[in-house]
Amino acid sequence: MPANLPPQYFEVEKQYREAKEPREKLAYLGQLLSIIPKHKGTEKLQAELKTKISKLKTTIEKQKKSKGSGGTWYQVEKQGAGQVVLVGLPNCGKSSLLNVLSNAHSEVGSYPYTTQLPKVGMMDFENMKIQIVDTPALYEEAPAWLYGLYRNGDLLLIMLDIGKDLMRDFEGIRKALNSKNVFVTKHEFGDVKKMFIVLNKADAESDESARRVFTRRYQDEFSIISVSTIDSQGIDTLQKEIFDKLDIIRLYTKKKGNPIVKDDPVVLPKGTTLIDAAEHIHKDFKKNLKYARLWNEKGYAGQRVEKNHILCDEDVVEFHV
Ligand SMILES: Nc1nc2c(ncn2[C@@H]2O[C@H](COP(=O)(O)OP(=O)(O)OP(=O)(O)O)[C@@H](O)[C@H]2O)c(=O)[nH]1
Ligand SMILES: [Mg+2]
Repeated sequence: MPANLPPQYFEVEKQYREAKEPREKLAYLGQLLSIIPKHKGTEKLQAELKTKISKLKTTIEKQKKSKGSGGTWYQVEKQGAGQVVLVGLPNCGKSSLLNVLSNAHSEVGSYPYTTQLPKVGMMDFENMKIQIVDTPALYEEAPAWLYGLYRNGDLLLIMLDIGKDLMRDFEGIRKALNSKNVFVTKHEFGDVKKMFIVLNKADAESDESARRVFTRRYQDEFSIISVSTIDSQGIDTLQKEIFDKLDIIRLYTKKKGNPIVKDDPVVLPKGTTLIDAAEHIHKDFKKNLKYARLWNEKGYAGQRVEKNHILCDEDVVEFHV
């Protein structure tokens, strides 16, 4: 059976061949595997890719052990309800934003390239903790691991300095991301990263009409939020947008006879069904689930729900196993 590979496969394969860093190669291999149509004709190719992936992982492990070889690769392990990665050119205010959103103290400087390594903080949002990752500035020869951070993030905040040429900076960032296979709009070459645009330094003097032109040009495609890390305008809206864009829901479980307590949610992807939630909470729940009762603001007051019922944010479930 012919493989019938889509054109983007060859595009990504080319980038894979050109990539030098094992971890970058690994990212491309993962992408190739997700692009391949899954049928009999591609089974051999899928197996080959999986072998390559496993060999590369071994190489990376070895590199980690033998200090110094292969360059340094920085990555940030995910924590909390989602990982938000700040993306931007030098001096746009990434570190300042991390500091405003979280308890982190990332160095802020009036000169470019202040931040050299990723820095992490946890943002409290309602009863959740969301991870925010401050990154070094994006520039032409940025290291491959910086794109690794972007690729790994659940949500990218593309930050622009309101006093700069917004369109030029945004398109420059988009081009740089595309060149490393990180796409923020629907594209034939792979998955689309969730993102929104943050216009920072709203407190400072700026060209109002240029800002309006930018907003008009992009607002149908992307959410655009103006903020200031100095006077905190827009920060509440930004936090809410982070939660919305992460596409997550909070689920509370209660035990029979106990009152509803909404303090420690289980965070799940939007669209999760009752049975998937049961499995997430405990493997045995899925197997043994007899029925479940649901409470929420939308009219459920303890009614039984089907296993394929799609859960909503702030649902309260009582599992009966
Ligand atoms: N007026 C104004 N200045 C800001 C704001 N946010 C950051 N700045 C200033 O912009 C400069 C750069 O801020 P940083 O937070 O270091 O920017 P960065 O994007 O992390 O910079 P790099 O790490 O060099 O990429 C500093 O002088 C900040 O005080 C803001 O909302 N308004
Ligand atoms: Mg910085």
